[in-house]
Amino acid sequence: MRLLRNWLSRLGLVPGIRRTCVMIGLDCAGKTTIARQFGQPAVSNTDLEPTMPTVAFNASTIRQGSISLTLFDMSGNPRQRSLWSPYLLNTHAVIFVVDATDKDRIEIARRELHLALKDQVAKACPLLILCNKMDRENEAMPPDEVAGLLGLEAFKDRNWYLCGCSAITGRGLSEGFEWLIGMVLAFLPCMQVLLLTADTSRAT
Ligand SMILES: Nc1nc2c(ncn2[C@@H]2O[C@H](COP(=O)(O)OP(=O)(O)O)[C@@H](O)[C@H]2O)c(=O)[nH]1
Ligand SMILES: [Mg+2]
Repeated sequence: MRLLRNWLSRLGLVPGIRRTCVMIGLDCAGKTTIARQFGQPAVSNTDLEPTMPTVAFNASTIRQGSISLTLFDMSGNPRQRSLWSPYLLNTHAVIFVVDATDKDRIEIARRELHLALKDQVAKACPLLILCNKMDRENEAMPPDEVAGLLGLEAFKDRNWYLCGCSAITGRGLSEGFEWLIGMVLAFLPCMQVLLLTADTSRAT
């Protein structure tokens, strides 16, 4: 398998797999906190540095085996939400973060989610919905209630997955991350998946 990979690499047929993921959601939903934790082992971290309001976006790269995922953590500020659409047109995956305790703005979250995805050309692009702040047990709405309030049943032709999480404790993030990476892999050509699998099994 290594010989085959080297041979294909020399022909320029197996570049490192680079994919992009755009993370959107209302301001204060927890996107930047999630970006810091995403792709890490699920460990409780209650000593996270406080976040600053995001201006435009932050970009970071997460590596998983031979996949390099560039994560765009977009600002959720109402005046900067118009920046989402050009990024959504050129991405391989979308994450929508919703604050499960923010009952007052869940309707705005629903509107922004549907508006953002309306224009998206890549209908096959996987959508991960992270129902965040589940550590605030007494205030957080359960994920299935959030799913209903966000109107996710309308996304019949879309590949979506919702999971509850807490960016503060890290709980639930690895479940969402694994689904996302699985979806990114599912959209790779078969030969690349074979080569990646061989790489990963050698690394472990
Ligand atoms: N309790 C709790 N607070 C959170 C969680 N995620 C983010 N926060 C807090 O919510 C506030 C906004 O977080 P931030 O990541 O900046 O939100 P963003 O505007 O969506 O990027 C900060 O005070 C975070 O500490 C969570 O899972 N649980
Ligand atoms: Mg932010």
